[in-house]
Amino acid sequence: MSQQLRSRATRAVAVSALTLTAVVGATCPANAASPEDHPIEVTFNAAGIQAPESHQGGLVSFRIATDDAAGRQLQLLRPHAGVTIDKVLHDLADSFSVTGGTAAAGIRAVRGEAEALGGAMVTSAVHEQFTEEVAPGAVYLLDLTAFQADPAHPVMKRLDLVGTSGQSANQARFDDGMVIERDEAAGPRFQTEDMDHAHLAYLVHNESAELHELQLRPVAPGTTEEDLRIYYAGIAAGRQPKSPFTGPATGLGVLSPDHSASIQAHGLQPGSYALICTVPDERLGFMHAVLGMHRIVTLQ
Ligand SMILES: [Cu+2]
Repeated sequence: MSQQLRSRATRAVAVSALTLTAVVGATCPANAASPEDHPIEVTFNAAGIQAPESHQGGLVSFRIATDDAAGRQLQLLRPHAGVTIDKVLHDLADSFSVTGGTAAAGIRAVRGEAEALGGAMVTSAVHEQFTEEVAPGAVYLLDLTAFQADPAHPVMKRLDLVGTSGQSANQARFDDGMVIERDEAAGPRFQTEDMDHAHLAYLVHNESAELHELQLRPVAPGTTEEDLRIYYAGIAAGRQPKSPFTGPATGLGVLSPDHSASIQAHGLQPGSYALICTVPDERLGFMHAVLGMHRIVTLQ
């Protein structure tokens, strides 16, 4: 594993130790509580989204759940100042186009118009909790599954983050490993460190110039990177190759460049999984997985 990742891990440990000292020494017990203990509860299904209308900003934790056995995806978006959510949704709809140029232009526009603050892919068996710093202001919770099926009728809820807890990312629980979304000469890639247990928390950081998600899809034991490469080459060629996936995706939604979130799955079974990103590339409009953004991990 790279020196760069090692030094990040070492720094994270050092910062956590310092923060622990600060929290123990603090006089206000309310601030000492981890935001993971008081998450913003979001449930959603074909009938809509249930979520609070407001919550404290700063270091916030979201717990996302559904009773939809087929799985659903929720995305958090915050338009930049002067951009309407309708404009962002219009361009997001373009990003799902089967025409490469339209998809590429759509996703480029979305990256420039809004902050993508993650979200979650969940099933009736697996819910996800993710934690990140979000400054006060409005955030939109979008049912991305419903949106892909019918972009003309977005299912969405606005959440107002009011004030700030004063907590920083260093006060989140310790992460057990990391996933870095990064640009390499050959294309966008996942780099993992210590991602080996289904139930632990992982820090996901997007250090690439584009938007990325982290889908975790189960594959049959023995599935190789080469199997995935052949599968996605078939997709890119317009064929319908046999899917290597044995179940629906779970994982973390789309993050903007230079953003991080800590994610923990609940109910995920041990086994072999493919990390994949289906966000379209900004030049060609192919999903990043087609460009090689896939990685097999085995979780205990
Ligand atoms: Cu990607």
